Amino acid sequence: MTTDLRQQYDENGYVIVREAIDADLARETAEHVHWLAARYPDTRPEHFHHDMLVTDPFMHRLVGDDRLLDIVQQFIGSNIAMFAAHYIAKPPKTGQKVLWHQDGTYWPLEPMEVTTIWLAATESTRENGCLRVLPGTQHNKLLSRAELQDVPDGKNVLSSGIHPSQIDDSHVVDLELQPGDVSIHNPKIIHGSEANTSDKWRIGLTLRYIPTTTWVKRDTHASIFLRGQKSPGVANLYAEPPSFDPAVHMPFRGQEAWLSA
Ligand SMILES: O=C(O)CCC(=O)C(=O)O
Repeated sequence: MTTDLRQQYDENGYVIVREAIDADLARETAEHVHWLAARYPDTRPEHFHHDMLVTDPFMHRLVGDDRLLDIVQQFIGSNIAMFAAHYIAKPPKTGQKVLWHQDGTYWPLEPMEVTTIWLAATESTRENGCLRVLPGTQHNKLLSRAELQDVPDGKNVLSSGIHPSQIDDSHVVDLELQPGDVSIHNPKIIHGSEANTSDKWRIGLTLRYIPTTTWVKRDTHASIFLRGQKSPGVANLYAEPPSFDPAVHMPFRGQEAWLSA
């Protein structure tokens, strides 16, 4: 990464890195979503959350990819963990909207030192409901849950959002990505996305990377330790690297490295 990318992130609250991973790995990521959809038919694919992914060898392989960690390192330093992965995979025609929000509102992190990699496994465009951001709003105050408007109509990925009266979307930017591209965003930037009414899937994976000095204030929440050193004074729980079991897990390139010894 260049200083220029870091500058863009600091000024705008987001930045795009094209072809961060190769097309084959992006394709495998999309396959993973379809594999999960077959395995969990009662869960909407916008809601394939961390608890479904933290014991999955393919997810460990993907989130620890050196190309992603080399990007992340430039934002949060060299001691890296990931505290939450979440596929927001919007099916054709019926994919749900994400209301305007700031991520940090929802997270039990101290300090709020964290950055998101949003990985495109399919193309993600205005047509199929790409991520949209309001540049500069990373300088706004972080709103609390109590300040949000509840929208419990079951039509949105999140059941709350920032009140429309507090949104000025005249400078909205649509983050249009191709498979393998990533965008990176600040935990305070206001962002959301429209419903997918197109006839194509929109598959995105959100990865929340933290320096190991950030404390995840949930005793039973397992993060994934990825690079550098753990911080002795920070009581984070880290998942054991899973063993690949062909009866239980999706086959993937490089699965041999995940067989138990
Ligand atoms: O994937 C989307 O449409 C929204 C993503 C999002 O809200 C996030 O990364 O926090």
